[in-house]
Amino acid sequence: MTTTTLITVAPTGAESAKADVAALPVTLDELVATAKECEAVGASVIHVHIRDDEAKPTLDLGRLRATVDALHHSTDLIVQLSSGGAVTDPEAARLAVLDAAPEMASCTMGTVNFGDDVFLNRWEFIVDLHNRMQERGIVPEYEIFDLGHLTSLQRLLDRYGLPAGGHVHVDLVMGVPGGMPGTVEALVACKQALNDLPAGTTFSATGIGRTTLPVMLASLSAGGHLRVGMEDTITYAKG
Ligand code: KMH
Ligand code: ZN
Repeated sequence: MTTTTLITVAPTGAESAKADVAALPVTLDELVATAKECEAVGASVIHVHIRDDEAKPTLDLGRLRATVDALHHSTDLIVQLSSGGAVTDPEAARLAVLDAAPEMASCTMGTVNFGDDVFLNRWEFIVDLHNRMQERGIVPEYEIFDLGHLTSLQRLLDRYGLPAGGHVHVDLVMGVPGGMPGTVEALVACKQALNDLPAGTTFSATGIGRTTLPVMLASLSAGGHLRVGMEDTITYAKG
């Protein structure tokens, strides 16, 4: 069991519209204000998706650099940029996120159905992302949407070595329509699969929507860490 809990906040995501979720931080000012509030109540990592002037998801490099700078200037949070972006983002733009020089970036370990869409993560793309992060000293958070993604991670590390810093951390993203369910049973299955990864591998978990609270409690019970925020949770239940 761990003695401290790492809390990652994912405040924005790429899926919700500002028109539907008034509190969603979409401008740089809103993001920085949210980051400061979350840091004050215990977050230590921020998983960042940014929006353009129309509040649409973007991977614009200038904006990403300005975001990293602003978060560094105003908080002590570890900045983890999303390399997942939106399901429509091309691979080249997702790789270019690393040019904004964050301390961390996400690295999703496989393709998954994503509601009516497909979140595409080809093996060659994953290898490229992992290797570029390794070269640049950017620490990955391996995002796991399904049990088999952990097997792919094992293969990745066996073939291409440990990430920058040598420590492996995964985030279980549970309850996405098309991915693994947000249940205690699925979390336990993932925890068991972690035994095949390097000793000391840590995990956090987040459950989408109505799976938020069961996943949160299951993760804490199993010695895991947490990801919270409006990327994954707009409501806990209808109403
Ligand atoms: N927006 C999802 C398609 C990540 O940030 O790396 C992908 C995602 C994962 O959120
Ligand atoms: Zn994300």
